[in-house]
Amino acid sequence: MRYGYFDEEKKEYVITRPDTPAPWVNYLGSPEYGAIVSNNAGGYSFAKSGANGRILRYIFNQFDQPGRYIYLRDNDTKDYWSASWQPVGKDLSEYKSECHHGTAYTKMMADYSGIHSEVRYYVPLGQSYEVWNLKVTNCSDRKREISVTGYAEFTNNSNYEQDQVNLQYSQYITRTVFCGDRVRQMIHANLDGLKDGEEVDNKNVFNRFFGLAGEKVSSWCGDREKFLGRYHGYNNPSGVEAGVLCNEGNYNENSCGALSTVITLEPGESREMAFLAGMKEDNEAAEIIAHYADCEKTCAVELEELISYWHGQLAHFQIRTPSPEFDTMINTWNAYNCFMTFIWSRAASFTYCGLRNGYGYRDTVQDIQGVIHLAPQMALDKIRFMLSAQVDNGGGLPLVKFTHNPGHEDTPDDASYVQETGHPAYRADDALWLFPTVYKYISETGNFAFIDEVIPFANKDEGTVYEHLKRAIDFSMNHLGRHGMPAGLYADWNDCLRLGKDGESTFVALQFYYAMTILKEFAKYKKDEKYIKYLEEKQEQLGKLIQELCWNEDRFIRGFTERGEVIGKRTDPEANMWLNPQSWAVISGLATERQADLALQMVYERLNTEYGAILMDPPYHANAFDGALAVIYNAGTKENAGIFSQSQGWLILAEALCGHGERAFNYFLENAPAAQNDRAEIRQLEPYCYGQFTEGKASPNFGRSHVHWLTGTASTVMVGCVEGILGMRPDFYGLRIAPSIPKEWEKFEISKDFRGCHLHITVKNPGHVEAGCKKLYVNGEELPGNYIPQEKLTGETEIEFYMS
Ligand code: IFM
Repeated sequence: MRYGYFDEEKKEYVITRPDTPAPWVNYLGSPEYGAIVSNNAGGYSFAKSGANGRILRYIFNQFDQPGRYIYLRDNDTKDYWSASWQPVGKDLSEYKSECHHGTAYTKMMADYSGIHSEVRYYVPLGQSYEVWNLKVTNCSDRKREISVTGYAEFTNNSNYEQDQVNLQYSQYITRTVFCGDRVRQMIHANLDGLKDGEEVDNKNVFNRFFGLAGEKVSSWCGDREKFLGRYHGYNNPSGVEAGVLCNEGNYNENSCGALSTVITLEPGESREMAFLAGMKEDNEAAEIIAHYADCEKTCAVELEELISYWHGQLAHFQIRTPSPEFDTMINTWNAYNCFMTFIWSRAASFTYCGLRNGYGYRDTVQDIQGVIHLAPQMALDKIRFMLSAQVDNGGGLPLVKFTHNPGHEDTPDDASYVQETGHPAYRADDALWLFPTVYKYISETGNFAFIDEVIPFANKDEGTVYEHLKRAIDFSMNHLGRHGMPAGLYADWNDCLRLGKDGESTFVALQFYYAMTILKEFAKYKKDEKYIKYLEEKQEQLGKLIQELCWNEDRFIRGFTERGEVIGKRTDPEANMWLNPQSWAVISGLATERQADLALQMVYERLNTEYGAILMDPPYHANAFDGALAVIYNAGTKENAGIFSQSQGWLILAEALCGHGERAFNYFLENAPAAQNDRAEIRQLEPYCYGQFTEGKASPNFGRSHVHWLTGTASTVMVGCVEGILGMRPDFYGLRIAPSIPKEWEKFEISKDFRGCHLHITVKNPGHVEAGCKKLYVNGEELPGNYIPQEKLTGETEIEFYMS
């Protein structure tokens, strides 16, 4: 079943049925002011922090309420409805609506009883407040009087948890007053006698507002209970039913902002207005509202600015292939998803409440990879930040606090860090993600100066980027398990694998092997012969160890427990086949061709399903070893044999590196949101963003996906598709092109910005092969092989690539 479609030209997903199987949301704003809005207007907003800067309230896990509600009431008939289908929820045979989620804006259209409404929600570029721009049109043939009421539910406390659970405190610090065109909410208003800079218990008065521009306020309410009325809900607020609000604020209990205006519309006439909300001093709020006096013009300009900013970001890499699902994901939705994970990390969604007070090291370093080809400067700033969160012993801080202060941080070796973050120890993989990320950044940009840039370590000391990477190698070398492979420590990529300081992780060993290959490139650039030799020796030893210890006939095992037991061998009753060691054996370059073929074939046979490959099989139930935390999850769920979507990205890449274009693309399609647009009732998650996992075949809900938007899947699948399927493989000195595609693709095109040049690449495949290069022309000149040295690139470069 489908609930909407992709509008390629406008880069919008258009929801044509509002009764979606889950809230389907969009992100608005920036870290200064973030907002999430669902297709039924549910959602919340916050300044700077989802946990500590919460402005508009949302109740998690509770039917998508409250939200940015606009109620419309026909004052003759007294019938009322909302500009989004919910909360009033009129009968869908009479109420028609569309929700257009675009790049950082959401537009909702509704038609009911001859009235057409269109509301556009957005946060203006560079601003820290939100706009709900409403246009109401009378499509009937009689004059209509309509009461329009906007409703914003303020939190009483900016801290999300305090607002929800500490009611004996949070309900007694809040009050609202009316200021002509706005409801002003004051928190700690009793402290208004404090002088500038003075505080009591770190607290001072601060303000939020909900205002109306473009029309006159006819009645208002600042008290949630008075607006809703006892035993009423968001679907039938007393204030809306009555057609006039109570004109009272709150003093204690719960604030809200509700503003009504009454408009009369001749047949065919339209009126436009804007509701505005934010956390601002009252004089600033007044100025903001005044700015929207001509809201029609102001909002149109602002929306145009937003669209050109975001479409401009996406324009750096665009493709045209025979697959509409692939194109929409790579050109718009996966790319936009990558920006959202890059910006919001795991801090704000309908699943993440924002309470994790920092960036996960691996997550963030992985997220960066998804935007390197689109916004390398943005990527660079975050790479610097993450390098500054590397401890001087080379390990990554498992959680990098939002208040991160390079050079002065505690580490997992300090009790204070453990107490504050809840992370008791280093994880084996964190710093190893730096290798592909930093390498991709330099290869994309040719910014070699970055290798010598000096960046502080998290706790003390500083070093060049090259030195940081060397220390990451040292960290793994200094944390080896009983066989001499990297220890599993508190976790590897899989948070549910506690292998400890004596246990060993094949995944980390493969990452480490790959890290050495990458660092050799840096060492060659630095002409650091001694270090090249060191890496060669160590890599050879490690390679031998992995081959001797981890290859098990037709698969790589997952690792060793603290006691030396093998995890993931063929004969294990549970979890005898794991996905990640197979894909990473290929990505790392360690697997021989035979091993790669066998291991990937086993993945296909044992793990693949119609929704992607499961993480391992069979699920843990009765035979989990001590560190196999996955057993706490229901079988077929998350790390316990769920289809972990991020791992699909590595699988796509591995198949593509082997030249298996058919399979690579098949894995893409199986788990691609856009490819499941017709099966929305099964997937349930938005068909335009990735989720963390899909329930595996061991679950009765096989195919249902979860944890929308903020997942490493976005960046990893993007890399799998761009580097793998499309074969864009920059290195330090140029661009290698090595597509791996379905045989039936006859041709595809890529438009790519690269090192100050614009590349227009046409790949032709008349012989219908999956991979390979027959001929390569750059600006008409034939080059040998599939490699374009940087010096061949011109401002506008025409590239013709013949696969067959
Ligand atoms: O790798 C982790 C990630 O850091 C958080 N979510 C789960 C993944 C797999 O365990």
